[in-house]
Amino acid sequence: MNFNNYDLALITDEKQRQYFLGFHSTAGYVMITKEGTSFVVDSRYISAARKALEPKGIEVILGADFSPLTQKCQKLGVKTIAIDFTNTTVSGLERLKKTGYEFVDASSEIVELMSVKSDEEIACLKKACQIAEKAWLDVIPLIHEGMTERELANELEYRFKKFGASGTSFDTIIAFGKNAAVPHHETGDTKLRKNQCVLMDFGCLYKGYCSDMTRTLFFGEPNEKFLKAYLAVLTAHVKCAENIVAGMTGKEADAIAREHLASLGYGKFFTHSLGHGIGVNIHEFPTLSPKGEAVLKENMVFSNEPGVYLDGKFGIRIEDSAYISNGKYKSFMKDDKSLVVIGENKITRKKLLR
Ligand SMILES: [Mn+2]
Repeated sequence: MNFNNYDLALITDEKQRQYFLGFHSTAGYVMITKEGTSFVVDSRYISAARKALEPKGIEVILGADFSPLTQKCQKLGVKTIAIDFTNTTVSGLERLKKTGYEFVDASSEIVELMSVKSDEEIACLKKACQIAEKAWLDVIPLIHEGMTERELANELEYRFKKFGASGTSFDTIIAFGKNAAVPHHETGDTKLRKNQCVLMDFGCLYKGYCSDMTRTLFFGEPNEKFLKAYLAVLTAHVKCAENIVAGMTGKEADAIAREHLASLGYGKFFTHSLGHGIGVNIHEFPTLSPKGEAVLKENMVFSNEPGVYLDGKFGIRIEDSAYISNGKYKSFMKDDKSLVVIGENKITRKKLLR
């Protein structure tokens, strides 16, 4: 791995270190030069790092300050160090400047590089999605009247680890009824009542890689207004799945859902972007929004998450994590997104699409 434009790229961000090393630590930094990759880390991680990284040809150096960095620069005659300005704090930059070197921004190269996944990364992302989906299916029968949003989140998160994940990829969003009209509602103590929707937005981490999935279920008997809106969001989601291809910009992908929902009268109720890149970070490059100029490429991973939010009533979002495979959209999820209706004594799947 090297950045052709730079003599030395310095990676300090935790998620980016994980990406470049395939090794997780809460400390240390990575140096990428034309000679190869080096990881500087303190005594807490040194033996684990040596064991994991040296067989892959990554040099592991014991250190807790920037002296290994300055030594490397002197040895290689490096004058300028590339860093990610968007992930550097003011105090971090002050400390770096004391080394006496010049710093340039490599943030766009880094995010672009990270956006196209290797086959190993795709496998981890797929596994993270499979675990999340399995946990979701497993908790559906537990949904009952009087249960709180937090209780449902807890049931889901417990299963992530039970099924092999290391944790959540972001704070689980569970929203009942009108709470679901707030796209990023903060999961709380609201109790589930009859005839409310249940919006669940969740994901887990597998080997450092994130999954992201949203389903909106119905507890009780859905009315016409809800069914109509659900079908609109579902058809927007499916249209995106069928029409997103490599070579399209994020903006064009977003427009598929946006125009479809507008044609059905829900334009102003789709208040966020269609999707975002997913990797070691839950939100990364590229963005699928009206501002998304980046082109979708093979092995880019992103979410497809149209939504409709009716203030004071309900909210609906249907989200899969997906990627571009052989030029086409491919979902990591198996679920067909038919509406889950939780009734008195039975759970049914309402097929709204023919
Ligand atoms: Mn998402």
